[in-house]
Amino acid sequence: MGTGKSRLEALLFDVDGTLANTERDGHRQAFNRAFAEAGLPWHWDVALYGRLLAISGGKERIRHYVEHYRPDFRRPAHFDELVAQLHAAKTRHYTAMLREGAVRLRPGVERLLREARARGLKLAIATTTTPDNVTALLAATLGPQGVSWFAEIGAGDVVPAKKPAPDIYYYVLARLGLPAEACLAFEDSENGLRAAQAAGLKTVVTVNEYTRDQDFRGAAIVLDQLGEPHRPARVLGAALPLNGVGYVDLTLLERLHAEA
Ligand code: XBP
Ligand code: MG
Repeated sequence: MGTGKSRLEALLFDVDGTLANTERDGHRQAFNRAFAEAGLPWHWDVALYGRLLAISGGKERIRHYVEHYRPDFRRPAHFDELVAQLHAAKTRHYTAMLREGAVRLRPGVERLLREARARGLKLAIATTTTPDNVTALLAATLGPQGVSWFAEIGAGDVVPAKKPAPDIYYYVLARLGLPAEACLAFEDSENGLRAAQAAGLKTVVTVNEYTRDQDFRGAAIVLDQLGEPHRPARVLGAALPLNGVGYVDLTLLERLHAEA
């Protein structure tokens, strides 16, 4: 721990791509099911979805798609309502998929959450996704008590501007009553890193298939995953060794937090 610097008191987690790889086989499929159910000939394949992920938020993503990829689509008078209905259907499909066990937590996530809890750190969520998606994911992966592990869950439209805007991080920090200096953020994407950085948070990045080529300058560390004892994590873009154990633990996080 550094001198003259606040103690590490809380870990703030992004959800999609960070806690779990939810996008390709989760959100994307749920959007497609909602489109098909509404009789729309729209289909987001894996590559297209990768491009659409630049837009945070499901409703915002649908609007962006119509604007840029469906110039032929004749918008109904109440287009916002159509978007809201499609998105509600998408949330219904997505949460059903989670309840069926379609998504697992990424390696090391549950281990690190448990270690942080045992050491008395606070846990929080700062995400762009819909609140129901977060509670469904936590319940499906950590069990019915999973939601209660988190002191604060900041999600979705609770702030007007989504990532890369820092608003959701400011919101969660204010609710926790903690300064950014007492926390670390965990993200998987450039948009997420920009949001956390703009809120003054040091950030640990674990990349995934959609984000591995993005720009993560300014991150405290960039890894392929948090890692497990039997599944070591790899540090990306730097020749740094991880630590003695080969996975992200509280000792490593406290070191990163204390670094200038
Ligand atoms: C990820 C997102 C979300 C999800 C879809 O945010 O951008 O929009 O893809 O969720 P994060 P909704 O990584 O910050 O969790 O459809 O509920 O918006
Ligand atoms: Mg993310």
